[in-house]
Amino acid sequence: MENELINIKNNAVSLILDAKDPDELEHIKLQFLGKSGQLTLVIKRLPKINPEKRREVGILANEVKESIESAIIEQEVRIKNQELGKRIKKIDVTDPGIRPPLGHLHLITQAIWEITSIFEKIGFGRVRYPEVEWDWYPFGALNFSENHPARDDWETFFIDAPPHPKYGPMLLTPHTSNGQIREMEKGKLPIKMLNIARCYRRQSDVSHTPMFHQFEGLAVNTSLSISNLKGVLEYFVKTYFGEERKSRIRPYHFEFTEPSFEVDVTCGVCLGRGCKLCKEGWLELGGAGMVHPQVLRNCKIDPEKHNGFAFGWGVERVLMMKEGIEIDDLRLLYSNKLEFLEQF
Ligand code: FA5
Repeated sequence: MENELINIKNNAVSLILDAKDPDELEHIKLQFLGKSGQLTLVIKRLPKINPEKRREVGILANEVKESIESAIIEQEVRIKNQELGKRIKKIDVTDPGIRPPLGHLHLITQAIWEITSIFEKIGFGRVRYPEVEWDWYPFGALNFSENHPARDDWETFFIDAPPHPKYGPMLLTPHTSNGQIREMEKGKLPIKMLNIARCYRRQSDVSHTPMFHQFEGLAVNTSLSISNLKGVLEYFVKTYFGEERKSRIRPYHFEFTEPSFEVDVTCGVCLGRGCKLCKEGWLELGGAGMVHPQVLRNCKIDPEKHNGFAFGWGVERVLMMKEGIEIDDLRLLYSNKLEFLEQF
């Protein structure tokens, strides 16, 4: 009987190792361990054998059963792994890699870099001043009256902080003209600066965002004139928008410049002839003017000896006016919508 058991075990294990799928394994299991399986039939005969040998044979029969059972389990795992291996594509280390998508600088950053380099070529150095300011810098020193509507908190964001004893309440800069005061109060003359910064106003519609950017030019020297200002404007317009575009200045009013102007540029669509976009051929660009003598005095500069000109325009606005770029809603620039940003 021992030999019979050893033969059963050898046969079963060899069949199990050759099994190719779970069905075949199940079939082998029944063939040896089922109700009328080969091993089961031998075990059923155990009570009939000599009691002295019965215990020994019984132990062997159990060992054979355990060996067959564990061989089946191991083969099951092997079959499963083989199946899995077939499904997983082998890694070919010589395959070319997958390129990650490439981003680019934000449209506004590109514009800021371009504007900076245009002005640097004619000697205007880029500066940066605080965007969280005391009232004196964007308002007081620039001649804004105490009750000017721009100071109203419908226009300006005020910071909930104790006011400065000399410079007044804390606020977010609503324009870059605070840079004029910051630059002039340093007392280093002559000045040729370009301040580009974020500005904040309580405005939000298709052509206004609560946060936007301005670039502010300031030149202070001994004998500057409106012609110098006009020359700088014309140079910028031709370099940034294109040779075919023209600029003009119109009388306007700002507290901190005298005389003050609004600067217009010929429309990029009709080149000044007049169309649906511009109506009369001109698009408004931003403000400019000769620095007010009182503003010079506020910065301890003698207006009898020095004068200056300044201009301040919206980066978003000049970008929109550049030929070929049409943005229906300015707020899209800051919406983080990739479909929009990827176009540029
Ligand atoms: C000023 O802010 C003056 N500081 C400009 C100036 C500087 C005049 C130096 C004279 C000398 P104004 O409020 O018009 O002016 O704003 C200038 C430009 O900023 C506007 O023409 C517009 O292009 C842009 N701007 C203003 N508010 C917003 C806004 N909410 N969203 C986007 N752009 C804006």
